[in-house]
Amino acid sequence: MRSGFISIVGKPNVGKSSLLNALIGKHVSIVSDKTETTRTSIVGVYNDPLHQLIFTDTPGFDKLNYLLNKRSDDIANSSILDADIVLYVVDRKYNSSDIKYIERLNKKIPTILVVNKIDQFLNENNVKDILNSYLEVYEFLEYYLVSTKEGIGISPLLESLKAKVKDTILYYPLDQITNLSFEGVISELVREQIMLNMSEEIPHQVAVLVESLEELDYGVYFSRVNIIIERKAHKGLIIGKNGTMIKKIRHFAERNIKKTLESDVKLELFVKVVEDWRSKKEILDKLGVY
Ligand SMILES: Nc1nc2c(ncn2[C@@H]2O[C@H](COP(=O)(O)OP(=O)(O)O)[C@@H](O)[C@H]2O)c(=O)[nH]1
Ligand SMILES: [Mg+2]
Repeated sequence: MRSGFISIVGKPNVGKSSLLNALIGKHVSIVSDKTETTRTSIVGVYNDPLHQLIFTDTPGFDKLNYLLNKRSDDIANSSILDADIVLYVVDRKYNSSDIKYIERLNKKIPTILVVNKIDQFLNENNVKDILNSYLEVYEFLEYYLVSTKEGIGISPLLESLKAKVKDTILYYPLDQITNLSFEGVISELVREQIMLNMSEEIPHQVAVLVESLEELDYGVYFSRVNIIIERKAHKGLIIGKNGTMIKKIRHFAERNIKKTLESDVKLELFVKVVEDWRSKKEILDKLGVY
């Protein structure tokens, strides 16, 4: 048995959360086209009879204007230091906005370059350009070309990681695939649907907190969930005309929760207004953003 910790880092929106989900084969970390989706460190665990790989998906933040973002940025910095291996994910050619991310990489920790979204690149030259632009600026141990969307290049990367981890401890019980609690998975997957269905401004102002979780029957749960927003005006948008939007959010969240948790969770969603929650310690603590 060999195990180890692997940190997934990179700029916002390059596909870090998608990569985590693809590597472990389960949807635990939220994916969206909006930046700053991932707020805290999400752990996803890969197990096979001989290996345990513990991946951390880190938040990526450009603006540190809220206590929420400041705390998330600290999490991203410290997770590089804790790792045995770092995956640096990119989705386009190197440019000056990469500098501050590359500066945070640690030469003492083996770091692998992962070029994601290769399904989008038109030809091979394009991929080579991207690759070379990074290999010129940092000494990566290896590189991989992947598409998390098409599932390309994921298994060679996985095999390489398995060959590199050295610990002999089973850190997570085999049935635990994430550090998120049952409630944590529920709230993240509800938040993901809000991210996907709302325009840019609203999602960043939303927090999702599970108020109650009850097991009704074996593998069947009922959960009351609060969607916390900052402005009254947004309430109508989240609920939608005749409640159509909130129904859609509930439907798809329930479907994804079932896939990840292998349980039926019936959701009841409430929308509540709490002004300026992103600066309120109590709410951030409840959300697990320390
Ligand atoms: N075309 C394409 N899009 C991808 C791929 N991987 C991720 N994306 C998209 O890129 C966006 C950001 O992904 P996400 O995993 O949330 O990025 P993160 O902010 O780095 O965690 C989402 O809209 C994903 O659907 C890929 O391999 N190909
Ligand atoms: Mg993410």
